[in-house]
Amino acid sequence: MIESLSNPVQELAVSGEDPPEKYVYKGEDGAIDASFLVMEVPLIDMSLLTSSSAAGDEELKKLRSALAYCGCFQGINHGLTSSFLDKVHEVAKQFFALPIEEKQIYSRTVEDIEGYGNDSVLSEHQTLDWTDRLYLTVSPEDQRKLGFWPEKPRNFREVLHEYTTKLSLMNELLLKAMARSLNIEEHSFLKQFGERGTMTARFNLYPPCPRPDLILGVKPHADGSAVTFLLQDREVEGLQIMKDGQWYRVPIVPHALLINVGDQAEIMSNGEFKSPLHRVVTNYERERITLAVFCIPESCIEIGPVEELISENRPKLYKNMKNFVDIYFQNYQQGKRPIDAAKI
Ligand SMILES: O=C(O)CCC(=O)C(=O)O
Repeated sequence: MIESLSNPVQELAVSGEDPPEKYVYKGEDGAIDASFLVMEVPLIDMSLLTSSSAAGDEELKKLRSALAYCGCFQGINHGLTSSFLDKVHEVAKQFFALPIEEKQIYSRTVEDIEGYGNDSVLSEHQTLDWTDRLYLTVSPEDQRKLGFWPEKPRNFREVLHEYTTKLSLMNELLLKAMARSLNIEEHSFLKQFGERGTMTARFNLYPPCPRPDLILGVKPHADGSAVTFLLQDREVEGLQIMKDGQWYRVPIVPHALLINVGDQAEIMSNGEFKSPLHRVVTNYERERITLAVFCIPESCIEIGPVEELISENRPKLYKNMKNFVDIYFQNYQQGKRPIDAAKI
């Protein structure tokens, strides 16, 4: 089947019609339920991650155990003000509130994943996600396709630029802290990330869904990044993480950033850090808006488990490879977990 694009979910949601069958999730990984137990996602004070004090050492220990336990943490004291984070959320909300025709100026095409749109339809049997997205490459800056960057609201581009510039610094700080938490040289992960790693931003709109019991906002997946920064909706929960075969809800911590390990950091850490499987459930009454920013190592640099993390007791678990993102998409589209393709 030739790839095609589906209509905005936002339009389907207001039509009042029953959602088409192709949105009904048929996976076998458990019921869709928004009332699972809450995961105790550790809070990490990011201002302490650069400190050489006893409190800094303590925070590094917490970071290591959070990333080994559930692969994520709620980052607080990250240096972004609450009013600025509200502004980031506001520009996303204003963009999705534009009339469909105005958003479609930025529509993605079948050849490009960037722009406004949603799932590519690659097969008749594919289950579609109940979400509309705006997907943009933000860095390296010379890779930006500004034709997809909204000009409405007027401050959209400026706010996204400022937000991701700050996240880029946070990504560096975090990759160094992750290495230090494992007692290895602090540039071990950063070296593999490269100086021209990619940062992509995905704005997600989950319109209210008439059948939250049958339909997912996003199917289960782990991220192909090294690290992902998620700005959750301020009021509406939806994200769930799998741990030990069980789904857990991820709570909203106002103005925290939910930060998770992606497959590439799991590989570089030789499995010390876990890239969590996650999914998004929908809400019957309320829309939900989130912004995920993926930090992806430079595709031409080989990534692989850091030597010091390989030993007789802990053999090398993953192969070295370049351009993991390509491997990621090939496997994801076939419904396979991409990191399995990297296992030895
Ligand atoms: O919207 C969310 O809570 C998570 C989004 C997500 O998993 C993704 O964009 O890959």
